Amino acid sequence: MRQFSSPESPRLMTARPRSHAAFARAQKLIPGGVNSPARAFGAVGGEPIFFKSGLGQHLTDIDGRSYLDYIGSWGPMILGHRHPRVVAAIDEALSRGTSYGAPTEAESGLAEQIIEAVPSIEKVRMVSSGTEAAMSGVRLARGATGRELIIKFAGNYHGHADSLLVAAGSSAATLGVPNSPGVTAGTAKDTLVLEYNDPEGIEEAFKSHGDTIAAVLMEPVVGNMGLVVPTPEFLKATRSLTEKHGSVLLFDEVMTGFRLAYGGAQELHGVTPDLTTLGKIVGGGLPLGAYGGRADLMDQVLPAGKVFQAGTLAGNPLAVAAGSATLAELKEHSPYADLDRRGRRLEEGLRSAAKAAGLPVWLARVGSMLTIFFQPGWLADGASPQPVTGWQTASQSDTDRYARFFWGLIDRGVYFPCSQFEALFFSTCHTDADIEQTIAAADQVLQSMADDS
Ligand code: KE4
Repeated sequence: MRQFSSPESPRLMTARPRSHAAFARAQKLIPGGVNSPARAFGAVGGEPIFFKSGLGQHLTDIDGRSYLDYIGSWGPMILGHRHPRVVAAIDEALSRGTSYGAPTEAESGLAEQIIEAVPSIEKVRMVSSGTEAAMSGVRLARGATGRELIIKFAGNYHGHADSLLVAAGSSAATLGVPNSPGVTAGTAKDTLVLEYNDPEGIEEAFKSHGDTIAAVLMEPVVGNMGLVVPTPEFLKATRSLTEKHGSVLLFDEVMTGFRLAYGGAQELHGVTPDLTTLGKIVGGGLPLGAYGGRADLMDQVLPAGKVFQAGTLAGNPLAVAAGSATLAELKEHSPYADLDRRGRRLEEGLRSAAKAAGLPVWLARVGSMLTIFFQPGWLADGASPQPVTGWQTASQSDTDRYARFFWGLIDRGVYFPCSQFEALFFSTCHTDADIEQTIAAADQVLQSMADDS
């Protein structure tokens, strides 16, 4: 795990002795002491904080410290922690059982909600994670087209299925290479990794591989390199090329689905994909993912068709209850204008605080998803922030500066994503006062970073 010289991390050992002891115990039992690397704090140094509870917009750690939560379990908690309607729905389902391995009417109810929310989804299949949704969507696209090659984009993450743990080859036109031990060259060669927001690059790829491409897989607003918005030209090129060559356009809306609009990023963009993956919010904080889209594609999934996909806990009654209650709340109260207003205020506050400190940052936001990209140098010497449009620019961020910022906020009770390359999420429980408190804390931290440099 990368260790930074962050002055805060030594304090962490004393400031959070229970977390420190819990981490030491966990490391003996669980690889890296965590069940997912995203929460290991490897990108910001120091040790992960262990939490014991959440309520609304707050998390409480095992040392009794409370934080304004801007991770929200990496997206699911759009209604905040322990929303009464979601808790009641889970309790009610729990009073009848936890898992049957047999169909329930509630699954059809959630399917109806998803289909009603996302017009491009004519039929939907539930699974237990975003990874399973993406993996199954890719298998369906390959099965339906009889083709093998898929295109993904650098900085886009779609879970940890082998064919999606692939880095760009030596040049964009070169097929993928594994980016994890255990992923075979044979698997990676069927994945082409391109630069996001590069219409020429995808045109070139279709010129070279056109009718062998099964699918193009993309985050329609990226959260996994930090937040990056697609240009209209890029979206248009991707949709028209997949249409022209009979390839499946698969929008990975695991993060953006029900987050950016009730109909997801595709509602904002006005672009209709052939398949969509969902996760996070659709499970209301319990394990549930989904993939869906054109009926002529979805009807090729077993047992309606021949493309295999299965799962013991797929459509689990408790997860379905949590997801269904979450979607009902979002549909009835449509929080998106409010989330966007608060997001705009947070964005403006962070931008002016960084400017006052003379630190070049690129701020990207859509609704309640936001990233502050730290860049090297100083505004004083005429440097101006470089737009972050894809992995080539995102990867030039000053991650040490981000780590300093992260720990400074932690010391002020504000919990931002523990990586420069993750988007933050806030909930319907975050108040205007919370946003102002966050801006004030950021202002102090940014000023201290400027003073210390
Ligand atoms: P899960 O398998 O983690 O449910 O979903 C994978 C996935 C698929 N698609 C997108 C766009 C995603 O953002 C994700 C998961 N996101 C990460 C955070 N960047 C989850 C955090 C983690 O892995 O612990």
